[in-house]
Amino acid sequence: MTELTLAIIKPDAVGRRLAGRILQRIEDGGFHIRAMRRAHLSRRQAEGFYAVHRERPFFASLTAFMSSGPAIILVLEAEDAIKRWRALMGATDPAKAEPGTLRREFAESIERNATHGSDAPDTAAYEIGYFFAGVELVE
Ligand code: IDP
Ligand code: MG
Repeated sequence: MTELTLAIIKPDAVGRRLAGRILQRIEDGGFHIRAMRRAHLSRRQAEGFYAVHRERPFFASLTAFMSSGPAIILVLEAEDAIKRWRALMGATDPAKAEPGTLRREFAESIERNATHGSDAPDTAAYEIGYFFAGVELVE
């Protein structure tokens, strides 16, 4: 069974013109790009996306960063896409990410860490629905 996950090339990576290289790694990794949009999120849109983190100390800084410039938002499809995309991204903190992962290679810091990926089927469903209408994902 293939699975869908929500991926974001975050504003730090888009701003440093790393989107093309990250998209190449996505395709080389065997993911199908099922939907893709460039969007400069408002602060409130970023807050809605990261609502599960609203009590965390970094919430204000994270949502300011995520609304600081355009991002590229994607729906990826693959077998086991959620786990496999998180493996390709690497750990949240680039200092702890495995060599060869996107965050190890491209992240600037634990906050400005280049990419986002859903962490479970329920969060993937919420995150995909936050940005894309179901009709956009019908083949
Ligand atoms: P994840 O993106 O690897 O799933 P989460 O814990 O869900 O990591 O955190 C969401 C995002 O919040 C991270 O990708 C990163 O941008 C930011 N973040 C996480 N932990 C910290 C922190 O300790 N300081 C600053 N920003 C953080
Ligand atoms: Mg997360």
